[in-house]
Amino acid sequence: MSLERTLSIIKPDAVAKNVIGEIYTRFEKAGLKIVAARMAQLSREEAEGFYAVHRERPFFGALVEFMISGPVMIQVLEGENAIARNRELMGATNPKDAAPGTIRADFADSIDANAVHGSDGADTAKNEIAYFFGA
Ligand code: RTP
Ligand code: MG
Repeated sequence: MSLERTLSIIKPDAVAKNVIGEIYTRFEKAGLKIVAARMAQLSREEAEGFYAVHRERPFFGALVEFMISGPVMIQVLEGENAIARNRELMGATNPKDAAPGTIRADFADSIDANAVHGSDGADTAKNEIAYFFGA
């Protein structure tokens, strides 16, 4: 087992639905600690930089527009296997495929408005945490 940190974002759709607290409760019940957090209205440049890995994908423009459409809640989660554990709590990218009881199954409306982001590996977690919270 390893103590890890991962970056989580509650996306504009879930902030607008007023479910930050419900999502935080899921993190806490799963043993993930919120060790840093801030609410932000991302600029276009911040959103493009954050999702730069997807720059050439057909959905990139829509993804950036969505991520700047309202405030987001950004947090660092810490716990045993935090990266994989958070991805389990989130469920599949498309809420239609997300397992019952996952955040996306319960709160997401579409593959675009899918409630949460979570780092997908150790390197991305490190880079994404630094992107929003510095070293
Ligand atoms: P995320 O990065 O937001 O945690 O989501 P993810 O790892 O589950 O999915 P990823 O492949 O990294 O895609 C990033 C976000 O882009 C949107 N997307 N749209 N229309 C599409 O085919 C499509 N594919 C991905 C989703 O909002 C996804 O969360
Ligand atoms: Mg991803």
